[in-house]
Amino acid sequence: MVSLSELAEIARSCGAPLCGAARAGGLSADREDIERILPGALSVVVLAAPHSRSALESRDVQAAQYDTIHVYGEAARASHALARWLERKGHRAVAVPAFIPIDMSPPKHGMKGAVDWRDAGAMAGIGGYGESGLLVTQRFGPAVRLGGVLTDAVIAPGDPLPGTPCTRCNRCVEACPTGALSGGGMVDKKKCGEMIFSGGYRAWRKFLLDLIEAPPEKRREMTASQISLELWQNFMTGNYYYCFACQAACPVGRVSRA
Ligand code: B12
Repeated sequence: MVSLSELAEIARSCGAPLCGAARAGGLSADREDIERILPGALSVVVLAAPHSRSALESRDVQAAQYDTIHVYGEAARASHALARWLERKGHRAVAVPAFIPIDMSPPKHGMKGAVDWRDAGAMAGIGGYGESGLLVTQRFGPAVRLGGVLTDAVIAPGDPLPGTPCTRCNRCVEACPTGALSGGGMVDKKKCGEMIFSGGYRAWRKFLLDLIEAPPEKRREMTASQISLELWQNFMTGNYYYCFACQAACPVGRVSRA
């Protein structure tokens, strides 16, 4: 049996101060996905790396984007460090992507992770579901990026929290600029995606189609258009999120200003 406290210490030292474990068999994920990643997986270790609340709340979206790149880096470092440590102890362990790469083939089309990290986090008891549909942690609210590891090690699973840290204040629902949230964890993924992915895959596809269909004399100008430059920047940085409103609006875990 591997001790969670040793794993938690490694995760903490890599920038992910919340760490828990759950039984891999209890995940809502397709068993096939789990078996393809790690046949015989018994446990999932889930960790959370916190955002800077100031960056998330900034009116400059690039400040939140830059913070997101950093936080995903910490979640990745922590999960790879855990996987390497478990392997050194003689177990098999795989760090599972926090968001991308993700299965883009139908029917998932990039909308379902191999491990749904909110589900894993709720099972492990590092947080509970909020009105926003996000995992809300006591210490950092929903302002975290989740990630983790599948392993064949036996790790004592945590228990789901008796209640959620979400206070049901509804500020996330009110803050959503597209009206994608209706409370109770209900998310209109299309409405949300249109906003957060305004420089993502769909924008890239539209740009390509517009380019193909444009008269030849327009094409050169289009390659220097704002959306072309924005997409290039997103490819370079790996960030393609343009909205953080539901994470930023949550009062849970926000350090009060003296
Ligand atoms: C696809 C995806 C999206 C899609 C679809 C979201 C969705 N709801 O599935 C879109 C593009 C809309 C999206 C948006 C955002 N995302 Co996103 N997204 C993902 C991704 C890659 C996969 C999600 C997945 O597998 N869904 C599977 C299906 C089954 O989920 P579902 O249909 O929502 O069903 C679940 C919920 O209904 C949930 N549930 C919700 N409320 C409640 C309440 C109760 C009581 C219960 C029991 C269950 C429950 O239970 C179901 C099963 O788990 C994950 C990374 C990952 N691998 O987990 C990140 C992830 C969920 N996203 C994240 C974030 C931060 C965002 C955004 C803020 C954008 C941004 N700036 O980054 C918004 C937030 C929108 C919102 N309020 O939910 C974080 C969430 C962190 C957290 N604290 O929870 C994740 C975990 C990425 C990460 N590694 O940190 N995202």
